[in-house]
Amino acid sequence: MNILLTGFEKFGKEKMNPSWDAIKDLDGAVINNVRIFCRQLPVSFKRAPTIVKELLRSIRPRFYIAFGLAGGRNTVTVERVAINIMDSTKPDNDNYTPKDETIFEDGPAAYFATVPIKDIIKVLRGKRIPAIISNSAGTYVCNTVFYSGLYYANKLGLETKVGFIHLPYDTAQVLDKDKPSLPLSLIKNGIVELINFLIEMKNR
Ligand code: PCA
Repeated sequence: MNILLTGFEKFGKEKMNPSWDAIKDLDGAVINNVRIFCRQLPVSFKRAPTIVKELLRSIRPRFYIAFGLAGGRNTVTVERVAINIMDSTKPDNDNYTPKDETIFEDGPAAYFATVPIKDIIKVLRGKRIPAIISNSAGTYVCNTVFYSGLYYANKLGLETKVGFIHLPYDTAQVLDKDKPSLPLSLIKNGIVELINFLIEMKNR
């Protein structure tokens, strides 16, 4: 069995993206015969979905959990829903700024996460990480990746369960700012616990 985790490269004015830093060391780990694949995605509306498709097709993961940064949010947020829209005021890293565009013409308006979001929240809180449900992953690249994961899992006929988790700033990013954050070390502990939970879940 395989598990796929993705994080993003940096974007905007930030010098790092905790969604990648939090997972990168886990790439190649094997836990109870389960192999963990960690990949970095570009902050690109056009390129990221194709990469997600290729990763799902080649890795055929039982679980795909994507991570992204939601700078300004206070807690870890586990996303409930992905919507078929790309709409932004900020350009992506390819300098593309979509307005009211659908991601896939033949896709539904929305998909729900196919991982058990409330159990994931329990697991994170068990590690003393503040975590809540979010009912919107926004309309920027994170939502596009979340939607693409669900769309392609479906299209490719895979059993992959897909989820998306937004992280607040890493404390190291905001040492001189009045902004909410969580330390990366804490987030990393939570992700290891989450992987253990997913493996357990599959064995049940
Ligand atoms: N966060 C952005 C895109 C990349 C990332 O880490 C978002 O929330 O859409």
